[in-house]
Amino acid sequence: MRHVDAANAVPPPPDLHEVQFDGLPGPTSFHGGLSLGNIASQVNAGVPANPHGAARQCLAKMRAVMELGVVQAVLPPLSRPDLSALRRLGFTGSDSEVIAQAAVAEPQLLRHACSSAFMWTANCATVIPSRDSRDGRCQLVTANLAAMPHRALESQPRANMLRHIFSDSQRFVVHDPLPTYATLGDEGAANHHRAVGSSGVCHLIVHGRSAANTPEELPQRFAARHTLEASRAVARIAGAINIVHARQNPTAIDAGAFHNDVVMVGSHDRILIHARALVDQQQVLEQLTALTGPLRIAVIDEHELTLEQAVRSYLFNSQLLRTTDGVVLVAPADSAEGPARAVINRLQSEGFINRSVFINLRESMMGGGGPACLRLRVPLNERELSAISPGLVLTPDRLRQLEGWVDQHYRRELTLADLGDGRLLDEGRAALDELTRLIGLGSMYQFQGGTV
Ligand code: SUG
Repeated sequence: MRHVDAANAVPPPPDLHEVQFDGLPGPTSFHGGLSLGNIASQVNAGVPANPHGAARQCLAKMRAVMELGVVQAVLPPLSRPDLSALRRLGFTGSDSEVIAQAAVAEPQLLRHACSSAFMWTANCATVIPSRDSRDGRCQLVTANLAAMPHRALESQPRANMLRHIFSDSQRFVVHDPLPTYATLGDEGAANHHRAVGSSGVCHLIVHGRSAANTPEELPQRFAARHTLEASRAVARIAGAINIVHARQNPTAIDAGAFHNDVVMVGSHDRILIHARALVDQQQVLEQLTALTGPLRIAVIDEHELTLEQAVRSYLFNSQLLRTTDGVVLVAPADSAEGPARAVINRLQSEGFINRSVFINLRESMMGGGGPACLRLRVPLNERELSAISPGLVLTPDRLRQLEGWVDQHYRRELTLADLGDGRLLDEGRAALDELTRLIGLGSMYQFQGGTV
């Protein structure tokens, strides 16, 4: 492990609440093998899923984070199956006829329309806090997720959901996704990092490819999802200050790091990064510190943790949380042993973190999503925080209600064959209808007369 710069830098005082907006899998959470380049998704294709377990594991993580004193909020599931997508694809008749026809004629498209991948909210938008945006409002640029069809379906309903939640136009601007072109692939906050040092703030946006790359410069095994052209557009749209663009190391993408948050995590003045995460990594890190002042950066070398071990353990997909008791690493249970654990122990003994908490996220991990994938960070000041619906912010009581809600509405097993079962639509709608009441969101979903 190498530390770059300022091992003893003093962390700046907390400025904004870094609210953790976690996603929840919906009642149709399954393992579809839908994401090429995401090794866990591929390996677990067709394995029976446990939607109830998936949702409970996500709630358990939210509880652990809330108990650390961090503001924890929830982003509700999208409605699935996506009937309007199936109707756009030419299926007609009653809702159950549409599903039944799709199950026979286009089972893969039905999987896309049933996917619960929206749970990984680190992909839903790029967030530029009000204090770093030129117009002084918090900017949320919804990601188009153009690289994967099951994820691209999320983007417009997600923009509508974000508008419903961040509805105070004095304080928030929610931008529509970029056009859904492969050359404008945008994967949201999974490829965005906000660094805060003693003399400034900057935003690192990481892409996997650009139109200027030669074929030899691109990953050879898997396709890169996010483009430089998209990153530039997002930075322009959000009017963000101090942008640094960097390219993911193609070797990392070929090893299964389909998003940069599989090999890097940071919070404020701290960055934990694999040595093979970025192209020209040393220069990029120097550029960041030139804009922010000294940062505390832990670079993990290949001999300490190979890229393959990083992808298997998802160590870098931990959450790095600033709490009143110091910096806490919320890590996947998969990194509680072996070389990943040795790295964590070292980080702790060197004071990079104060302690670690391990969370079992088995169902999410089977789709390639660790703790950091499951949350969108939205830095908010007090006024902004009080402008969002209070029901979204978790309290012990609300968490207990959500646990009871999951126990009541989610199946314990779901196979690919079950997706043709028309009852899933009614079960999902009944669940979401109750959820909107429980967290006071009003009629948000289309089946309730809303826009999502
Ligand atoms: O886009 N998995 C998601 C995982 C997203 C992880 N997010 C971050 N790294 N921030 C994806 O590949 C799998 C779905 C399936 O196979 O059924 C999936 O979509």
